[in-house]
Amino acid sequence: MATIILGSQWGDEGKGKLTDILCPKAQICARAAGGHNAGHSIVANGVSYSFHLLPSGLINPNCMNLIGSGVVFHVPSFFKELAELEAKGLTDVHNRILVSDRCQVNFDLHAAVDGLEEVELGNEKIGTTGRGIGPSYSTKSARSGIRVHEIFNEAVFETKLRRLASGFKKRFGDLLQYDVEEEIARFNEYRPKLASYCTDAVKYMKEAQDRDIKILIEGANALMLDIDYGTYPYVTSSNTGLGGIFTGLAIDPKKLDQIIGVVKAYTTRVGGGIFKTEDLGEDGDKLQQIGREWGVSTGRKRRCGWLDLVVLKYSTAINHYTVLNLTKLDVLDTFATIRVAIAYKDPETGEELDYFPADLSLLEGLEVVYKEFEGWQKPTTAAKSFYDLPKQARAYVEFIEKFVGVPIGWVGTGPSREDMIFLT
Ligand code: 2SA
Ligand code: GDP
Ligand code: MG
Repeated sequence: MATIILGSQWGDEGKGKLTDILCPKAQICARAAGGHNAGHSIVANGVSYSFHLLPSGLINPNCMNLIGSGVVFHVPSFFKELAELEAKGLTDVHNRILVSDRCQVNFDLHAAVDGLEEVELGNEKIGTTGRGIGPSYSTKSARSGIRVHEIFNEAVFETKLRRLASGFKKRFGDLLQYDVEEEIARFNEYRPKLASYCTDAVKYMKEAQDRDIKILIEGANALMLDIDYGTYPYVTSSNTGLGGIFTGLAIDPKKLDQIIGVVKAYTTRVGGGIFKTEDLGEDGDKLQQIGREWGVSTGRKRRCGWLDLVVLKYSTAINHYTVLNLTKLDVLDTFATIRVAIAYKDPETGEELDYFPADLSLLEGLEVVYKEFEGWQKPTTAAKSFYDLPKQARAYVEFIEKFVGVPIGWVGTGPSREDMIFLT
C-alpha cells in the first residue's frame, strides 16, 4: 500500500517532518517529482537535517529510498547531500538510496539558463530557486533532454550534451557562462560512482507493490506551485499534485492508502506571484519571525500571511486528500486575533467569489473576506492530545476541518518529532 504526502499550499508546510514521523511504518520512501529545489527540514533526536533532492526517509535506518522517474536529477547535489548526511552520522545512506534510470539529468547548464531566463523577465521574474528546474523540464518536454541511463553511454551522452549546450549558446550568446567540456569531464568522474545507485524504477516499484510493501511518497513543493493547477506562471515546472505522483512513480492506484494534505496553520510563499492573504504589516513579520520562515535551499525570507481556506478547498478538489496534517499551530500561540480567508469579495458590488479561478486577474481587485478567531495566547507545544489544546485552538482546528470537509489527523505544535498530536 502507498501513502502519499502532499503540500497543499505554496510549500514549506512541514512535509519533511511528517515523512520522518510516518517512515517507521514504511519500507520504501520515494520522491516523484521536482529536484534539488525542494527543501525539507527535519529535527530528529536533537539533530537538524536538510533534504533537497534526497527523500527524507534516509533518516530512518530501515527505510530504502527511491528518486523516482519524474524527478530532475542533479548529480553534484546528489553526492553533496549524501556526504552532508554522512557527516551528521547517517553512515549507511549509500546503501539505502536508488535513482530511477529514467530521470532527466539536471545539468549546471540548466541552472545557467534558469538565471538568464529570470533576467529576461525583469520585474516579472518568477523568483525561482535558480536550480535549473524550469529549463530541465523544458528540455524534457522538448525531447532534447538527457536521461540518467544515457550517462552510461559515453558517446551518446557527449553528443547530446554538446548539442543541448550549442542550442542554448545560439539563444544566449556570450551571456551564457557555461563550459560544456568541463561538464563532460565532471561526468567522466561521476559515471563510475553513479552506476550502483541507478535502477529500473518501474521494475523496482512493481516488485515492491506485488509484495505489498509499504511505500511512503514524499511530495515536493506544493499544489499552488503545480505547473497546471498552481498560480501560473508563478509556479515550478513539475506536477506537484497527485497527478505527478502517478507519472513520477508508476504507483498502482488500487493500492493507495492515504492521501495526506499538509497544511500550515497560516500561509507562506517564496518567490513572486499572487498571495491574497499576504500580510505586509506587523502580523506578517511576526509570523515570519516566530515561524522562522526562511527558505531551506536558498535562505530567502518567505512571504507570510493568514490561512486561505479558498486555496485549501481548491487544493483538496485536485488532490483529493483523505486526511490533513495541520502544522505549525504553535506559531499562532501569541496572537490575540487570528484570521482565515473564507471568500474573496468585490468591494463595489459586494459579490463574493468562493472558489479559486483560472484567470488570476479576476482576483486582483477583490478584497479577502476573513473570519476572525480569538487567539488562545497560551503555549501549545507541550500538548499531547487534542484536548490538551486551549479551547480557542480546538475551535480553530475544528473550523478548518469542517470548512474543507476533510478530517485532520495530526496537528503540529513544534519542529521536533515529538511535537505532533495524533488525532486518529
Ligand atoms: P523553481 O526553482 O523553478 O522550482 O521555482 C519556481 C517557483 O517555485 C517556488 N519553489 C519553492 N517554494 C517553496 N519552497 C521551496 N523549496 C525551498 C524551501 C525554497 C528555498 O523549502 O525553502 O529555499 O528558497 C521551493 N522550491 C521552488 C519558487 O520559490 C518559485 O516561486
Ligand atoms: P517542507 O518543505 O514542507 O518539508 O517544509 P520545510 O522544512 O521547508 O519548512 C517547514 C519548517 O517548519 C521546518 O523548519 C520544520 O522544522 C518546521 N516545522 C514543521 N512542523 C512544525 C510545527 O508544527 N511547528 C513549528 N514551530 N515548526 C514546524
Ligand atoms: Mg520546504
